[in-house]
Parts: sequence; structure tokens; C-alpha cells
Amino acid sequence: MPHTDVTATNPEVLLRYRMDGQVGAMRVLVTGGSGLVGRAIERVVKEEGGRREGEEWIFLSSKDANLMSAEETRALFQKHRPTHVIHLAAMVGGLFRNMRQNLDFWRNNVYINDNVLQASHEVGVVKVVSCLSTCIFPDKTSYPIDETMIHNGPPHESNFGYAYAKRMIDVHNRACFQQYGRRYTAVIPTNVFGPHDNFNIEDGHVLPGLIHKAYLAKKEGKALQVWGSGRPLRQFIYSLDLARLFLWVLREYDEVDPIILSVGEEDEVSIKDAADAVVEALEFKHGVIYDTSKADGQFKKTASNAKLRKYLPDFKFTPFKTAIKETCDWFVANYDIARK
Ligand code: NAP
Ligand code: GFB
Repeated sequence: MPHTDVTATNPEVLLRYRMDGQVGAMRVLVTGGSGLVGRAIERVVKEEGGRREGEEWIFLSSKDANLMSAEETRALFQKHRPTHVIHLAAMVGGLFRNMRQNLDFWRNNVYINDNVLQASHEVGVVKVVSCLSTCIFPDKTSYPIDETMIHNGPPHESNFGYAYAKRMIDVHNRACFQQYGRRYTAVIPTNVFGPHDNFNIEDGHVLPGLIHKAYLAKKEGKALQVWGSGRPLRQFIYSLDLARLFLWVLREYDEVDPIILSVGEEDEVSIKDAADAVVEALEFKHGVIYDTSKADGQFKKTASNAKLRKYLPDFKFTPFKTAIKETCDWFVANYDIARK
């Protein structure tokens, strides 16, 4: 089996459900279930045997409730009464959307996160796994970054609104544990990509942006425009790998402190490497131009996955080029329905 068994259950976690009086089936509510990460978790749950007998999974989108509204969020949680929550819903975007909309990223995400965590507490949710990001760490730091460094200094100025809103999830989780003994935790992924990503060129992340731009440039016989110098470094994680790790965190990871979900430091690539991988996967032959009038953003945010490796030494990440190829193939096959 290529991936660690994410379907096993930690007996101590089961025991705690019982102490909380919540014997019986797990009902997992996934906020943001229609997004990049949510759709990957849905696939692992429904198509890769990730769902166990007796479990109920509910995948939500903004059509089910606007989680910026405390009333709508409370009503949603009272309707479904989940035992577990994977909290993905967020205002999300790449570097350039973050630079344009720091205030919206701050306000929307603070509201959504406070509403979801408070509603979870009110209906007695046993475990919430929320989602931070490696871009929330201090800009000026030593490398590699680890889980203890989240609050050590200001984040990169390009996305301070998003970063501070996400950091407050960690504050909320720690306070909720201290005051009520709730074991609400968070994962910290690096840049995610895969099928069902947001391929909008202005708003999205670099990989979906490059895939969409290369797709259009191929049709028009023009060069691919890569923004910035191509020198910044990133660790990318395939959404399906992240989904498998999410199931493990939900079932096995027992800490309130967050955990970085990342490929190793040795798998960090430059934006140029990422563009080359897209060019290869799409068999693009019209040349690449670097537009250095556009921002590079944070030069790097190299994260350590030592904590993850301590728990899961054998987990195998999908090779970067394989994951890029699968994502490009998905985009080409689903161009009409892709978010763009
Ligand atoms: P995404 O594809 O943009 O999906 C966002 C999800 O949130 C969608 O299901 C969306 O619903 C929902 N949503 C947004 N605003 C909402 C609202 N006001 N009320 C209810 N639902 C709302 O995002 P993603 O890339 O899957 O990200 C998932 C999580 O991972 C986020 O917490 C993000 O911060 C984190 N993360 C992402 C990356 C990355 O590179 N993508 C990296 C690190 C961490 P609709 O579909 O109905 O709009
Ligand atoms: O994924 P991305 O937008 O965000 O990548 P970050 C930005 C890097 O890719 C910069 C270069 O170095 C850009 O100059 N780049 C090249 C491009 N071509 C493109 C393109 O077509 N589109 C985009 N978007 N970039 C984000 C944070 O940072 O990381 C978010 O702003 C988020 O808050 C995410 O958490 C994980 O990696 O720089």
C-alpha cells in the first residue's frame, strides 16, 4: 500500500468520546467541503476507502450557510450536530489577491473561524481540525520553520491580514483547551494544489495560475508569462496527500498544538522549477517569459516536517511531477467546469 493506513483509530481518542457521553457513530462535518482541499478529502473518503462503517460525512459549501454569520453558523451546527469537524472554509487566495485585499482576508477569516469554533463548542463537538498555512509564520526567521514559531514575529507584509486571522485559530484552540478542556487543533499545510483548485489567474495560487496561463498560451501559440523572478522557493503539497494526512490527524493526532503537513525540506522547489514542471506536463513549446515587474512575495518559508515524520515515518508523498501531471490532466479534461 503506497500510503500510511489513515483508517486506523487511536483507542484513547475513542475512549474520550465515551467520557464525553458521545458513544456511537462519528458524524464529521467538513466546512469548505466544495473547495480544493474539501473535494480531495471527499474523494479519499468516498473513493479510497477512507470512510469507516457507521461514519457519516457531511461536506458543506457556502450555499449551506454563510459562516461569516454567527446565526447561520449556529443554526447549521444545531441542524447537523456533528461529533467532529474539519474546518476548511476560508477566504483563500494567492499572493496577488492577498496583496490587494488584506482587510477582507482579516475580517472574513476572523468571523468564519470564531463562528465555527464557537458553534462547535456550543454543540459539544469532540474534535475540530482547522487549517492554518506556512505563510502565517514570521517573515524574518531562522530555517527550517517549525510549529513552535507561529507567533514569534510579524508575517510577510503581503498577507498579514490572512496570516493574523489564521494565527488566532491557534490562540482560540489553546484558550478553549485551557478553559473547557476541548481538544481542538490545527494543521499547517504548505501551498496546496490539485484537481478542483481555483484556477483564476488574478486571484489564485501560482500552480493553478500557471496551468491556466499555459493552457491559454498553448492555444494562442504565445509564450507563458511567469510573474516575478522565478527565484522564490516553495514546498508544494498535492491535495490528495493532504487529504490522507487530514484523516490521520482527525483520527490519531491527539495534540492541541498544531502540526506542519509538508513535504521535506529537500523537496522545496523554485517557482522556475514549478513553471518547468507545468510546461513539461502540458507539453508546452512556446517559450517562457519572466515578468520581473510583478512581485516575488516572500522569498521562502521552508518548513520542517520533522514532527510529522516522527508520527508517520513511512508516509509517501506523491512525486511532484506526477501530481502536476494529474492536475494538468484534470484541468484540461474539466476546463468547462473548473473554477476560473
Ligand atoms: P478553496 O478551494 O478556496 O475553498 C474554500 C472553501 O471555503 C469553499 O468550499 C467555499 O465555499 C468555502 N467558503 C468560503 N467562504 C465561505 C463562507 N463565508 N461561508 C461558508 N463557506 C465558505 O480553499 P482551499 O484551497 O481548499 O483551502 C482550504 C483550507 O486550507 C483553507 O482554510 C485555507 O486557508 C487552507 N490552506 C490552503 C492553502 C492553499 O494553497 N490552497 C494552503 C494552506 C492552507 P464555496 O465553494 O461555496 O465558495
Ligand atoms: O501561490 P502564490 O500566489 O502565493 O505564489 P505565495 C506566489 C509566487 O509565485 C510569487 C510567483 O513568487 C509569484 O511571483 N508567480 C509566478 C505567480 N507566476 C504566478 C502566477 O501566475 N500566479 C501567482 N499567484 N503567482 C501565498 C499566500 O503565498 O501562499 C497566501 O499569499 C496562501 O496567503 C498561500 O496562504 C499558501 O506562496 O507567495
